[in-house]
Amino acid sequence: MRMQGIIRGMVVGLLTLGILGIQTTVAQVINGVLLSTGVDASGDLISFGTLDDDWRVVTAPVGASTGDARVISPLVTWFNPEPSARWISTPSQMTGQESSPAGDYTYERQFVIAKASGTKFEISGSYGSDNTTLKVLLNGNLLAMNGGGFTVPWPSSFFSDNQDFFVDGPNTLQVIVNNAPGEGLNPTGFVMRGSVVAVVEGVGGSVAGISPTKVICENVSQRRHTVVEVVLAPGARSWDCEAAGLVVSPGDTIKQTVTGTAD
Ligand SMILES: [Ca+2]
Repeated sequence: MRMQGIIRGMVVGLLTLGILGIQTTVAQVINGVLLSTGVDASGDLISFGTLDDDWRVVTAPVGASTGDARVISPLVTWFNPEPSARWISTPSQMTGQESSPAGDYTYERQFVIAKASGTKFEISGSYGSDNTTLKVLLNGNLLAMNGGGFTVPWPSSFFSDNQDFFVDGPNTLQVIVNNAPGEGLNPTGFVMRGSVVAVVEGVGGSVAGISPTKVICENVSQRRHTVVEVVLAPGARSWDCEAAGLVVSPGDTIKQTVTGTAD
């Protein structure tokens, strides 16, 4: 992995200079996709009783509707997710004060990403449901299971940075919610606050205890041996080999040789 390349670079740096304090480059978040329910693309809350067309109910028990999810005012016993999100339900259940059939409901959110070399995606979120959440799936890959509930705020959460779970182009996040059988008023609903972010991991480093003047970045993997020389401005202590033109793929071994004067 890329991190191994960075660590190898650190070791070389230590051997070359006999100094301490070389650190890896900080990862940078470049953009994101908001996944929260009941909000628009800007994160503003959608009015109760209207549709959240980013989220759809794609399967539902007999007697319940499918289609764009309805943003609903919560039942008094449901936790308040604002300002992050609002509860959603089927298009035909207009509020949390209305019943829906018992059974499983599948909520779906699609989003588009562009996979690229050096970019890592992360998905994370918290959620609640009436009643339980059986599964949270990204392109069919399990992110979480057997969570949900509505009394305690944000009772469950998920996170993944498994790049195999993400696909280039349209991605599908699915959440399966079970509405338990109940006497009298028996609404169902789902709420999530979450996002997908793209993290760019540069190959580079920084040093303490030395004023670097020059760094030789080498990709020493056999299939691709490239060298880039980075000349640092006076006072600079960090560098980015990739920004300087070094071509890197995940798994490559990177050697960084730092020249400078000790402080
Ligand atoms: Ca219920």
